[in-house]
Amino acid sequence: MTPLSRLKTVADAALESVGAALDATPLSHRRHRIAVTGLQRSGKTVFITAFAHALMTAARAPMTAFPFFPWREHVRSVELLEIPGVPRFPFEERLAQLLGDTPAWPAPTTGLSGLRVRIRHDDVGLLRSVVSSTVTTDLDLIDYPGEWLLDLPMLGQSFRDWSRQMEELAHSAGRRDLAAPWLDAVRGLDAEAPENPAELARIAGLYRDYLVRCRQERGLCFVQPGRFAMEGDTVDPHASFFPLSTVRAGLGANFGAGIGAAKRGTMGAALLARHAAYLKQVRQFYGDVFGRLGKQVLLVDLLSALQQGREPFADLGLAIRSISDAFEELKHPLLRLLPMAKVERLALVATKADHVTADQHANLVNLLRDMVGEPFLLATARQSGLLAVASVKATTDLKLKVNDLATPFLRGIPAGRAEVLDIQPGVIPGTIPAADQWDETGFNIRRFEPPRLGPGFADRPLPHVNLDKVLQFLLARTGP
Ligand SMILES: Nc1nc2c(ncn2[C@@H]2O[C@H](COP(=O)(O)OP(=O)(O)O)[C@@H](O)[C@H]2O)c(=O)[nH]1
Ligand SMILES: [Mg+2]
Repeated sequence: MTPLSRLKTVADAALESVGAALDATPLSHRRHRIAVTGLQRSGKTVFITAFAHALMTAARAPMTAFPFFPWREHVRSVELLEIPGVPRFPFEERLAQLLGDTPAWPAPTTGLSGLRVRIRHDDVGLLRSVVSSTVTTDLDLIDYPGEWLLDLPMLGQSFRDWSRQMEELAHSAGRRDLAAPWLDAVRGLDAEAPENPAELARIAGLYRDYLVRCRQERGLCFVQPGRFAMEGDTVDPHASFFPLSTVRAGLGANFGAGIGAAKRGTMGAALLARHAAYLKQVRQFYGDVFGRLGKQVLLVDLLSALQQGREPFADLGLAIRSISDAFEELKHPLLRLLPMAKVERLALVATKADHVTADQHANLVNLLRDMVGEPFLLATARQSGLLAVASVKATTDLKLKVNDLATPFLRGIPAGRAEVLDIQPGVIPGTIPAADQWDETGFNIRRFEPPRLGPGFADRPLPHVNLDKVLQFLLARTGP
């Protein structure tokens, strides 16, 4: 078995078993499958930890701790289970990190994982007055990397078209210097030479370094293949590939148009084969898993991108639009060929809303609206909604007098500091700033240390902004 087919088999088997697991719903249960996605560091792990904890504890806590909780007075018991066939989300460890003596933001998780919150409650159906039976509602929470969705557009492109687009992007001002090493290497590659796996692995390594550096050093997140730029995601060097444009001299115009367009046993043929194998994996994720996740939450960290400046912000826009395209099947005739159900609810969430004062939350939502785009929202109006959320609130709002005017401030411990400070994060634009406005906009958006909550919060929802509204939105009926 070649390393490539071995990798493929492992990945295929994992996705197949997840797909199969998601298929089984016993009739006696109500089951909501809630997938949480977003790019790295968008807040998925914190969201799932806080959300699951709230579901576990909301029934016993004061109403104000989690106002929307449909089963509040009817809960008999809540338990956490594994979703068979799906790696378990490490809930207990992550919660312990938040509630510890020296609280820490939970350590990152990678790949796909899930957690089943099983709520046994009285039947709160139409016949409230009738003595009711106990029913079971399962909320299956699934965490998967948004980077997987970044690859969707690749399904509709030939290797050649994709290569062209990637090389063009690599020549943009913010990326050119980072791309130089692999562009140099790829220029020296002869696509017709006999396949040399070591050389392919070397250039692929340079390409991956470039993608990772775009992410880590520049905050640029539109990188393809998305899986290649993920921390902790091990990519087999013998399965990885890189763009190879036909624009350069020496390559036949047909190269890259399809797998048959390169001579067998050549470097070119190997690249095409690896590209095709990768797309099969992408397609499998869509076919076996994505469509079965009926309710999805897409987390977007607009505020960090805003603080990083014009280019990272524009790049996040590219990434988010290519991700949201994944949800709009109509745009993708390809997807209609896949055996998938439908995403019935999509919550678009601007995360870390506690990084700005509460009076800016409406602007934050509008900024997200502008980024996702009105056409998408119109096309999915019945299913999609926008919210500003803090899964765990690390700051409190207060007003301080500035020049005799009561002015909104945040109180919290900025990241890396030990003392509480009052900070004025400023005004968030309600639309994407124009190119020439970036110089004037001075944001002061900071990251914060997690709040000191302590064991008192073990049995009540953590302080949050709008976390319960996400639940409300997901459970609301979509109509007839
Ligand atoms: N203040 C604040 N910070 C958050 C919140 N959610 C996430 N963060 C920050 O964002 C980082 C990344 O979050 P995480 O959930 O690990 O992102 P993931 O990579 O999408 O799973 C955390 O370590 C926190 O610093 C939130 O609700 N409030
Ligand atoms: Mg995570």
